[in-house]
Amino acid sequence: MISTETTLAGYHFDNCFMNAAGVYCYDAAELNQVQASMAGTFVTKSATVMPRSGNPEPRYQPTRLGSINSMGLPNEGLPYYLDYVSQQQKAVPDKTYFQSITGFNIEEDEQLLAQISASDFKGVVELNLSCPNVPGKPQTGYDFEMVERILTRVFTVYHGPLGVKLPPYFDIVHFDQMAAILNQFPLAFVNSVNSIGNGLKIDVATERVVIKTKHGFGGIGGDYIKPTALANVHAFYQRLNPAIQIIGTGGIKSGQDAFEHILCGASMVQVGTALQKEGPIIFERLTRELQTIMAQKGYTKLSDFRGKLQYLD
Ligand code: ERO
Repeated sequence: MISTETTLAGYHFDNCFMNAAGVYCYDAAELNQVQASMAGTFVTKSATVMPRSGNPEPRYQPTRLGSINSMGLPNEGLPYYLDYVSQQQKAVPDKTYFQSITGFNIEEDEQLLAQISASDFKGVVELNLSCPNVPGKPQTGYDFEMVERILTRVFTVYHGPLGVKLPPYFDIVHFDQMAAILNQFPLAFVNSVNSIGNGLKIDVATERVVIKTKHGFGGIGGDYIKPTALANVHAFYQRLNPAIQIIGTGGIKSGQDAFEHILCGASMVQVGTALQKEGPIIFERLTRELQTIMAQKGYTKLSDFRGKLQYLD
């Protein structure tokens, strides 16, 4: 029997695969589809204090090697998602769900967490520190002092399981510095990576960009970002306190991609661009492919190979 079950933040999940925030999670209709699929759980779209319609269209384009998006945080507002999760908790009480949130400043983060504390939410919070697409708002994860300030406040006001979604880092010194900050806090997990911010896709026939906002600059996902995602997963796996687990996100479109993320140290894997392309049925294929690789290698559970990446020296 080959199992892809996993444990995160003390909760058990039948399958390590789930959606990445932003994909198939805008509303109940989309979340229901993930809930009905083979995914181990779902994460909601990052919720803000007030509902948002997001950036003008076009704002998502698939590309040959992945995707570019400048969604601009369209979401129904936190109360909508808390209501939805509350219904799911009642309907399927043995499952645990993820609520993604993002404030535009520390006060809003605190407000969002106060709303969660006041609700009957029993799951895991994913605090998004890495949205690349709101004009005039920098990616928080690149402001190291701000991350420390936010987490200091967050853990003063919130006591449930909480992790952070980070942008990709590209420098060893940044891995060291960010890990040193994260290690000061009782984080349940770190999710690496969000899309690589501010790429540009060009349509040669029309000589135009393909995304409306910010003159076409948008977050890049898919094949392009897998090596960066794997490096971030492994860099944090090497540096973080073992109590802080890793969620691997970026470029997962096959069982092999998931295997690589887990080998780098991921306890759970999220699927964005490929889920957008194939729909929640993808979780069947991904699970089957991962199980096939595990069978070939004689592994029966994720802990047989999680984090066991080999080096050449
Ligand atoms: O534009 C967005 O809504 C968005 N896109 C991403 O690629 N990552 C995000 O974190 C995000 C908004 C929170």
